[in-house]
Amino acid sequence: MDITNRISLGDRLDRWVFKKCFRVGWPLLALRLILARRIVWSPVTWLHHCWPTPTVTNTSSSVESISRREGYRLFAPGTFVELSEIVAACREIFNRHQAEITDSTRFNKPYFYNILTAEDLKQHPILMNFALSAAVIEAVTDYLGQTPRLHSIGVFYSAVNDSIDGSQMYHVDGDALSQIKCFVNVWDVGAGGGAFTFLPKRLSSISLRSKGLLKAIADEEVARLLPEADQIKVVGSAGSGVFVDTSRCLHQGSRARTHPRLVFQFQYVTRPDALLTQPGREVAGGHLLVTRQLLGGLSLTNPQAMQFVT
Ligand SMILES: O=C(O)CCC(=O)C(=O)O
Repeated sequence: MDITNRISLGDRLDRWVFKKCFRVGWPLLALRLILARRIVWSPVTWLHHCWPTPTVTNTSSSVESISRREGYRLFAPGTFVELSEIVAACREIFNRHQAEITDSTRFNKPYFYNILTAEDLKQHPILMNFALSAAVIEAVTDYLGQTPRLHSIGVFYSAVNDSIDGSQMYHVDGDALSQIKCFVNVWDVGAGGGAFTFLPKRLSSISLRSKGLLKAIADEEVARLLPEADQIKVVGSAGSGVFVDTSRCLHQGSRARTHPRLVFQFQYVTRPDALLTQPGREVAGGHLLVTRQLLGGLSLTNPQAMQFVT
């Protein structure tokens, strides 16, 4: 079947806008137009998500917020009770898949790829249960100001490499105008370990974000704004990590020069988001998409979990 037949009119319009705006160097305008188009197309759905229901908020008393000005919140291994179990689960997953990752070149991004499968999620429910826990959902909902959507999840391996390519270059993510990704270090991360590295939101100007979407920023330009030593590096022992708005904070990672890195990652996006549907385009080593079908096969502790997927 012709792929264009499976893409809705709205999505075709979004792809056209995306292509045209990126071609003329206005990527932020593309995201804004796509979001506006999606809001106009389904205003009731949008309004519904703008007012998170009381069950989504105020379910836990110990929520630490993600700063709206800075766009991130670092955490230590003891911050969430689930972290030690998550680290243990991801290490088991790595051991299970280790034999499959001897050749990194077969992955879309040889320096950063997902090894988590739906079957792994069944065996380690802690991963999805943490991503959908009250503490996480409250922090993300508070930051994004609406009921967010859990879009993807993965356990990402960064092999030792000497490249500076794709997401190893400073950039921002174009999935939405704002989003939250959570990274948990599964192994200790130190110098040469490819740490996730970023600038706070307040320093990521519109022009830098625009260049970041086009992946057109040299390290020197970033260093002029914030010297390398002051850039925020998610280093630390296993279980340390960050919640970060990767649409608003310039970032790079996986420059793993001497040590490989393993991180657990999940991603919440706004509704609507600016993601383009890509039927039939699954990439090797890409993240797992979180769908109702995927959640349906798991034993979840949050009875409201389905609110956070489409
Ligand atoms: O830590 C990394 O390799 C960077 C990942 C990244 O850019 C992203 O997930 O948006």
